[in-house]
Amino acid sequence: KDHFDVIVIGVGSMGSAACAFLAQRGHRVLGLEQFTIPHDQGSHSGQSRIIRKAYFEHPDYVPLLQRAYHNWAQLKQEAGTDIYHRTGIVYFGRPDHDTMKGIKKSSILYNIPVETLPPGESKRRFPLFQIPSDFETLYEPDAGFVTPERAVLLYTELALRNGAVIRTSEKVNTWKQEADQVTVHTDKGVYTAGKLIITAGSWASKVIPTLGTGLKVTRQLLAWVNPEVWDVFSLGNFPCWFIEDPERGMYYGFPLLPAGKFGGPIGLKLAHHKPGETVDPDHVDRSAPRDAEENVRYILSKYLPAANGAVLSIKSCLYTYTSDEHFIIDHLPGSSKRVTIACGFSGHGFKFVSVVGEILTDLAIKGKTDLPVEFLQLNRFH
Ligand code: PYC
Repeated sequence: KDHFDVIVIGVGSMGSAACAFLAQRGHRVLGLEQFTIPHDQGSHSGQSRIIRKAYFEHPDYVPLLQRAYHNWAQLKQEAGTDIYHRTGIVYFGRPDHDTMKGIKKSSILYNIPVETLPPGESKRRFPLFQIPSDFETLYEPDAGFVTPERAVLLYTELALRNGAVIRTSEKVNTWKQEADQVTVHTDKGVYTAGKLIITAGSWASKVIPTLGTGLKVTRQLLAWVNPEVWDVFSLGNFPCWFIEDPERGMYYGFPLLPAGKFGGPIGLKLAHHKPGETVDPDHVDRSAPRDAEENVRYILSKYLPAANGAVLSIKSCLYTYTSDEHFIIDHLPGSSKRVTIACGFSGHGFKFVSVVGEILTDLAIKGKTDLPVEFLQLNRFH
């Protein structure tokens, strides 16, 4: 009874989607999660995550994003609940910055609508932003946010409805690969399976000691503030945004989400997207650092003064960086394709959850996928 077709270690973002795809395709799957589902110890807490297609990180992600949008729409159909909210995203930065150049490059290569707004038009359409005269404004209409905790819940529910076994508050101690199966030892039991998928998020290096490429885990700050006026910032009236600040790097934010519909925290969310403080995921100080308030004041007073109200909440979320900040999605070398791993999402992974679940299922069951993931393979590090 403790033998499965596939065991998934980590039922967070990527793992919950993998469990759902596997179970929907009729495989007997066991998902093992060390915390609850969802939880706020890793990388899927914080109410909202940006989704966009004109991908500045690398154009090779665009075909995966196109599939991710498709799969999010499918999840909506299956669950009857909105996951993707189309708000548009406005990007501000100096035109010669890699972020702005990368958006235009992906947009041209893949024909993704992105408008370049002259300064007058930018001011007229986005009057709440105070933008320096040497900045460019780009606007991508088919972008917005997805809701991470809700997505993890819905994928887990889908997995359970299709017969998956999900065990929470159960920590994996060790696993080993044998000639014809894998065996996983947890703090509560021993399980075997034909295949193993490891989606352990910030714990990936601990669960895969042979990974052989360093992953760095950082703590990132998310803040929710009380703007001077609410209506102008509310969902439907205000877009998602990115600002490439020449001094401190990238900041981003969202519209105000009604707490009744989206849950907490209350207020307008914004965050600083930069390599944060390096941490051990088992020992994270989640209190607000001393410079959090100053950082919020810096960005809001400079670019979004009407939002420069009291900080209502500060939360932390973990990023797991690879050395080139691109994901790892591959079979584990030496595992004869019995072990598939997905990790190192480097702070830009959540929007891909809906496609990564499908890819992991393909890789584990068929040994290959038609989706173009060669650029995310481990051999790029050698
Ligand atoms: O991938 O769009 C993104 C993102 C924004 C902030 C962190 N990641």
